[in-house]
Amino acid sequence: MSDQVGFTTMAGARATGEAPPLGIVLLGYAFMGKAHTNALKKLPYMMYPPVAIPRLVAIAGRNEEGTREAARRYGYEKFTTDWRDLINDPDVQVFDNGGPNNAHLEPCVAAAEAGKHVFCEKPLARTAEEAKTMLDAVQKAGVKHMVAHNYRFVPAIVQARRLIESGKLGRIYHFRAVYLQEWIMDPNFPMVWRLRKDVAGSGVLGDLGSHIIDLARFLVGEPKRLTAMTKTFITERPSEDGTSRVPVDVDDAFTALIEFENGALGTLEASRFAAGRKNHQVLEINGEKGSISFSLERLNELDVYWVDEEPKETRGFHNVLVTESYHPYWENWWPHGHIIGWEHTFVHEFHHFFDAIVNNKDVAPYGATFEDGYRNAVIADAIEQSAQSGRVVDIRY
Ligand code: SOE
Repeated sequence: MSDQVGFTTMAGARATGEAPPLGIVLLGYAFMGKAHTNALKKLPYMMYPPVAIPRLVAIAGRNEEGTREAARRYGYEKFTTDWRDLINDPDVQVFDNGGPNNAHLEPCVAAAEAGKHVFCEKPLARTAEEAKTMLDAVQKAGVKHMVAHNYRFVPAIVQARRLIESGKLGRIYHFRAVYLQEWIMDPNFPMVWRLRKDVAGSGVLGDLGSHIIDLARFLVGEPKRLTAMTKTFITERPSEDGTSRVPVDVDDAFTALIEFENGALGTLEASRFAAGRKNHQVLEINGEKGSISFSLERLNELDVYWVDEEPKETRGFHNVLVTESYHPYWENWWPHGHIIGWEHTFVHEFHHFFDAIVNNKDVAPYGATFEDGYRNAVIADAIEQSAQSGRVVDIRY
């Protein structure tokens, strides 16, 4: 199996003390293509010594000129407008899917069947059914698989997970998260792919909702049942070419009320109609022994409250700058207080994935696997089902 050959090659390289190369093919050169490539190029000298040396073998995109320019800009050895050209490339060990949601299923399944380890942007798929097909394919192929839920790799979020796992918060009562943006409030904003059900699968639910659904599962646990509402505020927009006006068939906002298996009660809200909110992801966990609060736009910080903190006269929420060398991932960066940003979460998640590949470790539980992507999709589908029926929906994987 190519997987064993891959490990043999890597083991050989490890024997010399050199990190093995990992040939990467990237599908997509837009926003996520840029974020992924930036991380791949930074990883070898910042996550040092690296577990692997990414080799930018090829980039694939729909537009020939755009893909050629991206290959030149980022330093990919080859480029193509057909990802199928690359699936069997012996120089490639990792297929990185940064394409739109309707381009996740087929390429990821083909890459797994070709023995490639598969990294795919969120949401994993447009529906739970598609996600399950992808999960079955990677499990059958025996390759490593990961969904790019990059917010699991914010040091403050990892620290929050460690505090919860350690029992520091005790029994969890509440999880509440919002993820708010404002970029499509203009009725004349066109029907880009994130607003088309046939391409994206859903609107804000899959785009921003998938992140807070994942963080709910990562920090608190599995949802048991939920009830939800969705809303489309602007029901018609200009087509992308501007020649017509077309109906909007995805959600602009949703709110969900969730009961978790462990008895916690949660609320999730995501909208792209929150004027003034740029990338406003805020979450709070309330436990019997204290609370933790996080805001993505201040991602180096955690606000914490401990019920039994002494002296009680000064008890209250206090702000922690999560930048000490003992904080997650900080041994790789700067002296405390020299803050990192959104882009560094991608460096951390690729490091995690490559470590799993080269040293045959599990991606779970700190990284999101295709199983997590599938469960995320089941929960998203349940939100849509509850919004349509008006009823509480049980979560069954
Ligand atoms: C747009 O809503 C977007 O780029 C999402 O697609 C990303 O997943 C999120 O991290 C930032 O906002």
